[in-house]
Amino acid sequence: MNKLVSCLIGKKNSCIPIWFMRQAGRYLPEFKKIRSKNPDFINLCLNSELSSQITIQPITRFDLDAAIVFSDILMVPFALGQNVKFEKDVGPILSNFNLDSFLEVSEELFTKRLLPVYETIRITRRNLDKRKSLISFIGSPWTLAIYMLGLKQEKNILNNDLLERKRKELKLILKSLNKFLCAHIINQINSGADIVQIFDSWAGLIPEKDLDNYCYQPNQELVNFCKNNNIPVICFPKGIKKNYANFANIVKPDGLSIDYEINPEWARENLEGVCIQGGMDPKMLLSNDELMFQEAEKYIKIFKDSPYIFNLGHGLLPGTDPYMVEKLIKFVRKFE
Ligand code: 1CP
Repeated sequence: MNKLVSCLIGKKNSCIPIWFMRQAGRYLPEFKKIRSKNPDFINLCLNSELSSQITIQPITRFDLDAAIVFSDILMVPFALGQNVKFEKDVGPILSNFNLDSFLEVSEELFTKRLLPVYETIRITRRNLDKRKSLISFIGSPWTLAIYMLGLKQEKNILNNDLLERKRKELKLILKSLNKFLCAHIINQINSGADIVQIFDSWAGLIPEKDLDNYCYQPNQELVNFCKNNNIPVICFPKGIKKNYANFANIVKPDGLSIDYEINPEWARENLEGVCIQGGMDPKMLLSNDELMFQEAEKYIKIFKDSPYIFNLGHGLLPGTDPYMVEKLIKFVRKFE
């Protein structure tokens, strides 16, 4: 068992594995160089050689315990037939969702369209140090539906009117996505990944009364699937505040990634039976050494008697100086 897996499922607290969400990509000059020659982001994700190189880039630069596959959660709507484009300074743009063509996609076709992602994983596993984890990921059904149905307005606010009009369709999508997401998990694991992280990045937009149907239940089904297949699983229901406690009790993942709004002391007292991951505000890497180290030490001390994976409360920000990442890792390593 490598370091990350033994912390996650062996619940070992003798070491602090480190990796970062969004560690590959946007803030790294070596990524920007490749990206500038590959204007179509989806095509870049379908280029297994380049995607594998990008996956390895942060591992070459830093002393990390895991690589995360360079891909995107929106590869799933793409494989389900939706057109996905990434516009600079705008973000992802998806073509109109068509329920009929969505329901017609077979699992075989879905898998066929994602074969390059699985090839990325195979190449990466061959080139990656055996002691390091290779993390695969999916977006949660709700977070994918946000993009598929265009439920998010500018400034990251939920379009409530649209949600009310789309409730029936949403229910169908959430239910239907499960089968494809399970296939995507298994395919990634069979290709050489050893952990899966479920990103529910927009869980914080779910109205309180809908958390059960749109967050806990869909995540629980995926976690149960992972557990039945002995796949270590980490959940990240970003933005649900105190409901993290309900999430931990109901969904019971192996690992629970906390966001920067969660008080770590509260997390230690209220999130039982899971390995905690992350928490520190990624903005700390935009501040100065002293503040960043102080904050990192706070998390390490609070979680010193429980299995804890060092990570952030969300992804590394585009403006992050890679040198700050290096200094942070060296600092955390001192506590082992
Ligand atoms: O224009 C560019 O250069 C593309 C930027 C980019 C990158 C580097 C996007 C577009 N996606 C990615 C890679 C990516 N996305 C990875 C692998 C890299 C790594 O983590 O090391 C992963 C794990 C993701 C996951 C992802 N994509 C999430 C969940 C994590 C999170 O940040 O909350 C989400 C929400 C997306 C959607 C997405 N893809 C890209 C953007 C700009 C966005 C977010 C848009 C939005 O805010 O709605």
